Amino acid sequence: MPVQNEEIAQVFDEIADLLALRNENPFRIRAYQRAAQTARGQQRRLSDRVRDSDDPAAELNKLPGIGQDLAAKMIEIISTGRCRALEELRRQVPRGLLELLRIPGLGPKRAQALHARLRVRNRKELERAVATGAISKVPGFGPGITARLVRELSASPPQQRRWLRSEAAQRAEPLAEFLRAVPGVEQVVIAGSYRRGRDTVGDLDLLVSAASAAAVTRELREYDEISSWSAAGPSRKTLILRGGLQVDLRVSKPDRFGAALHYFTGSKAHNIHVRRMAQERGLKINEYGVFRGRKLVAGRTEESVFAAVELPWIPPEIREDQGEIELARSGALPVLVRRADLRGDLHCHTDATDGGESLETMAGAARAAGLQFLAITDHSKYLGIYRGLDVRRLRRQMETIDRLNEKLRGFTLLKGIEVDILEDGALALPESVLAELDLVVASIHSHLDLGEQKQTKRVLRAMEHRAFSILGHPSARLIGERNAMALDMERICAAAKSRPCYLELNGMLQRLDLNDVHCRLAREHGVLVSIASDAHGAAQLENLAHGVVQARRGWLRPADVLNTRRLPELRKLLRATFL
Ligand code: DGT
Ligand code: CA
Ligand code: CA
Ligand code: ZN
Repeated sequence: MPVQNEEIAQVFDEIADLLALRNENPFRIRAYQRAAQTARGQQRRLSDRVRDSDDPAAELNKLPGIGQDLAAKMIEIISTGRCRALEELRRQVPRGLLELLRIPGLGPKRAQALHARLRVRNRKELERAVATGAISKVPGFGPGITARLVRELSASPPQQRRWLRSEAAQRAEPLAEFLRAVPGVEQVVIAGSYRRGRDTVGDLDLLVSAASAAAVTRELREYDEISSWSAAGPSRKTLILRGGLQVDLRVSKPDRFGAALHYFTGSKAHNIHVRRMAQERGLKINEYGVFRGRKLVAGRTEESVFAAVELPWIPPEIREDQGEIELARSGALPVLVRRADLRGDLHCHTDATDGGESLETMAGAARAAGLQFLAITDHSKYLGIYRGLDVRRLRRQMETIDRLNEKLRGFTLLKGIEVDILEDGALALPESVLAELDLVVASIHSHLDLGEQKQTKRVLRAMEHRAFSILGHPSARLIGERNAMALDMERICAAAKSRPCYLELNGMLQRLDLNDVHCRLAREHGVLVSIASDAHGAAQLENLAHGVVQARRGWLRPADVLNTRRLPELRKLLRATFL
């Protein structure tokens, strides 16, 4: 398995934390943190770059903030899977101290002091030191910080699961609705990773704009989906909803709401960059506003916060400090795709196979959802697929679609299939019948663990078929259940561009596949993406909206998306895939 960029980033993050615990030079620490961010932000796998380069060190030197030493460490990690510098540091610092850094309020200095004075080496021992009062003997731990630690230790449970964005939405939107009805509440927004449209969220960050925090928290007692809560301050509460989802709730005064919204939307990396720009202008930005000295100069709206650092408003989905701030500064932010830009959907199922509804019902629902075309792509006959279509049944369905199209006005059904890619890259139906269709979505549903080389070869071979149009849910991941297959997306994008054919962004909530990074990769290669619902029933056409959120995180503009086209142009693009 090639080393992933995320693994490299984690090594550097850990080195930075360990150096901080040893009280090392802050510039050195910052250099590792930046290197981690750089590794994480690369679309292309660094291990591939190293593999393909004659002079890997020089190649890595081109990355921002990567000097000789960091380049050498990257190469070591990539070629050996290890980093001796990290291993050496780990020997010198007790393991549990890292865990302490994750507790808000505890920086490296305090963690060190706890260790030096009380031999506190982990969270458990900290809890004991707080409970016995021993902590008051450590310099720097006054009543304020101790009270904060008590709160933090009780508020954030150590086990951290992530939630599908949709699971979180189900629980949080009713709470937001409830709060909107509270007298005195002006606005309620779910900020954090949820607002940035990440496919999973760790917790929810709920922001309320109201003149009085007390009134809001009083009403909250009436909301019976809350299983526990702790006050983290007069305008801050941490709630655990039934089922275990954590909600950090903050009430902000209306004249600073924009600053709070910007701060708690994040990402952290984006915030840090914006804050640095403010400092360069003699301003201070935090969750309470934008200040010159002590004077509040902006913060009512998010726009006013951005304007303070001479930036236009940046859509939350791309606030990851992956170049969006630089583009905003030069007035070149991409105009991101919206749900309303989609004119049709190129992947859905009917009751001919494992869908829940008839052709007619799906057509009606698509039209009601504002679409002008819908491709019917039932499953091909294949092992494990319920009632998959064979040649005879597929031909019959094609005739039904032709007849239906004669009756439909202003709406068109396209004839398609979701055909299985077999283990060797062959397709599960003969080319003769596939060639009669308007489009062919080809997907992998079996043999997911072939390893990167074989899997990539399999997909590339499938793409060579005459009738191949779109690669369905490319990584086959199921979030929280099944990892993405090992695939060289760089090569697949390059092949898709030159063939040409297209990649799907499947909008099913457990899939959201392509992921955001690969959307951006596709865009950079000039490969069009089909944002698809994969609906197995009329209600699931809504998946298009979820797909759009992911597409926006991947910086896709309307022109980067296949199904923003009008039907005649779409037909041309589909014919272009036909070899
Ligand atoms: P999550 O919950 O893991 O899915 O991710 P987020 O992004 O929602 O992170 P969370 O809940 O820890 O914090 C919400 C936002 O608050 C985060 O996106 C940015 C802001 N924030 C939190 N901690 C810091 C910090 O130490 N510095 C800065 N500048 N911003 C922070
Ligand atoms: Ca969060
Ligand atoms: Ca949070
Ligand atoms: Zn499928």
